[in-house]
Amino acid sequence: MTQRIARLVLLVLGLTLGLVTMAHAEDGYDLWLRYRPLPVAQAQIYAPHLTSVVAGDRPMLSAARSELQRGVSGFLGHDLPAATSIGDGALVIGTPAEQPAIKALNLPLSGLGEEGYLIRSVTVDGHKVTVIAANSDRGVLYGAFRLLRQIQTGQGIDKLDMADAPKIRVRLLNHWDNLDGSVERGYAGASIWDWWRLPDLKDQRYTDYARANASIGINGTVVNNVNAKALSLTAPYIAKTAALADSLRPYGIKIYLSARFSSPIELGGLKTADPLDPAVRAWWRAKTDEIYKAIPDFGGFLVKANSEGQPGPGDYHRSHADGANMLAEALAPHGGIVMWRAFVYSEHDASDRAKQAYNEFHPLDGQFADNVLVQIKNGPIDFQPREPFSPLFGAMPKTREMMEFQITKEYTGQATHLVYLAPLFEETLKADTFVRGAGSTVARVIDGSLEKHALTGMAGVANIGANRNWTGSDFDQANWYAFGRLAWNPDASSRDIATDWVRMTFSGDPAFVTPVVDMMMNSREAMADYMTPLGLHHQMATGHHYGPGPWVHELARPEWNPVYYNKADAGGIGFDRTKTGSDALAQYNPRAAKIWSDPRKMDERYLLWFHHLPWDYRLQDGHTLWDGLVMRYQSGVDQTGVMQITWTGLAPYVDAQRFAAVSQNLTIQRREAKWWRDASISYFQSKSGLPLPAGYTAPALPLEAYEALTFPYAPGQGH
Ligand code: GCV
Repeated sequence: MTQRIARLVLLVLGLTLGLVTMAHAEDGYDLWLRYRPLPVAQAQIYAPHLTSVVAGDRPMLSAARSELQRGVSGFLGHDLPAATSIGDGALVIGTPAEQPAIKALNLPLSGLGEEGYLIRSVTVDGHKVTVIAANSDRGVLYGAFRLLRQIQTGQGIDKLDMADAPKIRVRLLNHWDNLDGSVERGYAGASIWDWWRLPDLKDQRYTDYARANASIGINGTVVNNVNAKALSLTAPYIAKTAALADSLRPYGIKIYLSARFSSPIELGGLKTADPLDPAVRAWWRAKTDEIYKAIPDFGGFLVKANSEGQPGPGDYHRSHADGANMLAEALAPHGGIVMWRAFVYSEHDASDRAKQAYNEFHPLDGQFADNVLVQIKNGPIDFQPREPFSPLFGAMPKTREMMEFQITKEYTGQATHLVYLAPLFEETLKADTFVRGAGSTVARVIDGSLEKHALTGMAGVANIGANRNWTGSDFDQANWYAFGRLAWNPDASSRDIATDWVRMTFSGDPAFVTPVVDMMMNSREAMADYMTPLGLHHQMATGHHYGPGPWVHELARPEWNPVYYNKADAGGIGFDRTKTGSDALAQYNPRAAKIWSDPRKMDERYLLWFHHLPWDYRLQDGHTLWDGLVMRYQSGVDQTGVMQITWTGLAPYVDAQRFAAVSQNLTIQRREAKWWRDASISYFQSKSGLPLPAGYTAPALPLEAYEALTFPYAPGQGH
């Protein structure tokens, strides 16, 4: 009887708790660091291993300790007391240098470098404890987040023995945030940096930003737009940046700045910014010294030069290496680095835009100083739904090449489309450059293992803004998360990362996790199909890049026009980048080029990137190119319907607020996918003159109606 009553009470309690949990609206602010109460049975398993924390009090160790305390109080509903002596179930965290108990254990830390960690269940003086050990405080912090992830993803912590270290040294966000608070290509509201109130502002949001980044191993941030203003290098703005650096430092996040190349003229009153001019060099040295005085651990400069109207060394007939090395010289005494972007193309260069960055940078191999990284976008054009890897990867063996991915979805659905980008990142990282034989993947180029470079890096253009949920939509948080995980380990799997993220962000119930992960994994392919199937690219509308514009042909620079890329006419469609066309293929190692050279054998998802083909060309499945194109647009649209159905069925697992927010976005995505299909098919049909394959619905409106659409206030255009 008593047992039955107890069971009943438990049931009622459980139900009430369950209902409370379901009803508890979540606005997404907590990201993947939600630390929600665990069910009683699970809590009972973890609790004996989480009784106290023994930690030093240096800033990063305190950050690690307080994160563990926050986690435990969330999971278990009680405090994790800080202790000085070790008891059963203690978490003992630190480095051998400052934590005697860890020194005594003589753990194998030597292979973990400066940022790796080791987590082990051990016995100390007869007490069963968990040790998080590292060679540096930052490593300890990463280990603390790793232990929390173990609990968040429902895995055991009683017999731990794991060690990990990042494969890439510089793991950065690039904010394209302007000093006026707008964000270029930002879809999550205004900039989180309140330059106006800085340096006095101490915003909890900055601490939470740093926590989120540290939890995924990001160790630096470039806070201002690469289309930079010299103003950010003036004394008042250096003071503001220093205040931000103070907020981020306890979480191991270093500050970097985008530097405007012409600053010596604009701020220093010099007549030139020629990188070989002694006065210019002296100006940069003095400016750099001034920054380091305010920010002793300043990371360095990111530079966009001679690109889309930005000033650069080319203005003085100097090379990119001359420009980069001048800044490198100023930064070297302080241990700082230069990230020099390879995103260059010119309207004065009549060659295929996809070839221009290679043409300009490849001859400079061996000329860049040791503290320069050349930052290369994943593909040769500009963050498209699908691009082959940039031919620069692996082509400059004496140069430190770093990756630039775009986390914000400028061309891939902006904040409203559910598109998980990690499969796109993974596709690039796993691609084989063949430069040193099979297995010379892009990942091995940028992690330095291929050419034995120690200075390595990966940057992601941030999708973060002042919106309460940080990224403008709940699912875009996954792209920030996945970027960090891949920067830590470029060999990680996008599916595994999605699985962790879903468990931490929503629910660990397999009935939820499996369909959501599948939906995320399919989403990029769906988007590529409804926007730019079969390797089409840069078909987005002008300026804001929101929606389709395959007909656009009147823009000042030829390579800004979608028609430049689709080359659709009565004869066919696609960009011939073989020998008979621009021969961009020749920029790749012959073995890599071979993969894309024969349209009949290649992965057709890249087809029209490399080949111009007649409308009646037979695809590998036997359909004509025209029919196959229409079918792929439709299949992308159909996938958005499947996503809606999947999500609708998952309502019981998600709080109402986030469920509704995602549902609304899926409705927008479906409508816009249809718009993409209809507008694109209308335009291409005006060229092919062919009927739609049987059973495929005609576009809802005539072509002119799509061409007439304007969106003056589309977000992300910056100032
Ligand atoms: C920051 C694309 C974007 C620009 C961006 C540029 C770049 O062209 O549309 O907004 O400018 O890339 O990466 O520099």
